[in-house]
Amino acid sequence: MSAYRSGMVALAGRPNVGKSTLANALSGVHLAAVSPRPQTTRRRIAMAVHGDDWQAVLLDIPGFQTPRDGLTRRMQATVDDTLADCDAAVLMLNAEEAVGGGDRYIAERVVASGLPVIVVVNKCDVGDPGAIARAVALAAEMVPRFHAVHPVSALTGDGLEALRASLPEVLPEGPAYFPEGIVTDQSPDEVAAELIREQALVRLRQEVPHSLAVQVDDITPTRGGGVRVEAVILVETESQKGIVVGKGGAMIRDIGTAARKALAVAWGYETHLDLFVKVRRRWRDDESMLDRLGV
Ligand SMILES: Nc1nc2c(ncn2[C@@H]2O[C@H](COP(=O)(O)OP(=O)(O)OP(=O)(O)O)[C@@H](O)[C@H]2O)c(=O)[nH]1
Ligand SMILES: [Mg+2]
Repeated sequence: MSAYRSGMVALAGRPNVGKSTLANALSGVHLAAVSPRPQTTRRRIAMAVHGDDWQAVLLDIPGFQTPRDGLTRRMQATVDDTLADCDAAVLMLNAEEAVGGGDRYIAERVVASGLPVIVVVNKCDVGDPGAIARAVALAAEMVPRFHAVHPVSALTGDGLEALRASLPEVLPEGPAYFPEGIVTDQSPDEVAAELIREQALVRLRQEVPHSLAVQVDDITPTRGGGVRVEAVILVETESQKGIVVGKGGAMIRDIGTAARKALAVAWGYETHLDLFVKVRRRWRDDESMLDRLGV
């Protein structure tokens, strides 16, 4: 009988390559926010992939970036701390875009970490065969000792079975970190904040996504066996507040309805959501606010 294997696996890559989509797909629960806006992920989310005699704890983290305010400084620190303290790394490339300087920089950091590396070329459902082949060849050049390379589509699921099968190969012997049936380290407040923010991001454009945060004030059980979530969407200016509220409150209603549904799916019980919008100027540089938001 072989020993149980387990470990932490960092998902490293440029913003928007599909790290959170992959974490959701492999763990089987949609808990990490996914959106077309870069820098969707702001804090580390652990999501477990349970195998028969192994467990990989995927660490979904922000994309690598140059920090420009208090928020992005903390995000980049999360990336660095995670790489310094995990058992393996997945380097994600995007078949839809040419491999560039950003990818090379991340690859160097991942190689320097000395961790076993699995390279994932994502978005193969939209990348043409030439682009996929080029990404694979460049991966071999950037990470000469990679453990495996997997062309996948985190969106359609193509290639994910083979990727899943190679996860235990890079894990050391160790105990199960999460009991069967438990997938994440996120509290209900954190899950709610993440999924509400996701629904706001997929509907908003330009500077609003970067200026937006969600603070969950209360989650209380309801008589029917469900929960009521009370949350506030924070933005930085009155005009952003107007955009998030929308004409006659249409936008905030849409965000609320979609988030309530996503939370009911994630938790498996009925969810009510009371959602408000408030202006909180310059919260991205307010250290105590960042502490409160858990970034
Ligand atoms: N066509 C296609 N789109 C994908 C795939 N994977 C992710 N996407 C899309 O790419 C966008 C970014 O996905 P995310 O999972 O949020 O990317 P991320 O790497 O976590 O981004 P950050 O958190 O901002 O660093 C979303 O619009 C996804 O739907 C894929 O395999 N194929
Ligand atoms: Mg993400």
